[in-house]
Amino acid sequence: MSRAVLSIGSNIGDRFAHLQSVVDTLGPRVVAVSAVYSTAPWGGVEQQDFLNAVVVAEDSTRSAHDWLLLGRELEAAADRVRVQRWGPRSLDVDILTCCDAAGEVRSDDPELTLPHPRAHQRAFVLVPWLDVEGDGELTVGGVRRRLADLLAELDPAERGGVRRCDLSLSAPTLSAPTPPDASGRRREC
Ligand code: PH2
Ligand code: MG
Ligand code: MG
Repeated sequence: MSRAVLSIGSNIGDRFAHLQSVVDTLGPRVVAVSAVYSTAPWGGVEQQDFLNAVVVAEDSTRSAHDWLLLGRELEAAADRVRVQRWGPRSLDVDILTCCDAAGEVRSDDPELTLPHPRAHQRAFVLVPWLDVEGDGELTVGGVRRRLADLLAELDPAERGGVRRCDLSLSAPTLSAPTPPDASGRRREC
């Protein structure tokens, strides 16, 4: 059994559809989905705002490396091309943490560093992560830190660039989200 916390993001094409494709493919493995956020680009590259969310998934057989492969398959299915570091992308699936029967997986593999080495610097990760694990923790520099404290330490401008949208990802295993407005239509933000 392993449990992975995934950060998903998109700023090219139908951004919401790209995020929903992750939840659809994970299907019954999804145990929690955050709200969807419109987020200012992080990393210094001038580009469109992203949509970001966090998904928690469980699988009885999948290892941390298997989650990486699944993320890459999902990115490929969204026609992801790798052009520029921290640049625009149709879909990015990053593994933030993974726990298996032995506990939290630690990995120094440059292809899959766990826990994610930059998650604590990113409001677009911490804000949705707190939606699904309000008392969650992350190991930073070998020290267990509360997600809420890590978020509070970020520049307020960074936190201000993360705005909740009237969009809800739907997962078959979770109760139906509240419609975004009286008409039930979904509205881009
Ligand atoms: N992903 C990046 C680079 N910058 N900024 C935001 N707001 N959201 C992202 O998902 C993101 C980013 C490359 O992985
Ligand atoms: Mg990323
Ligand atoms: Mg990535």
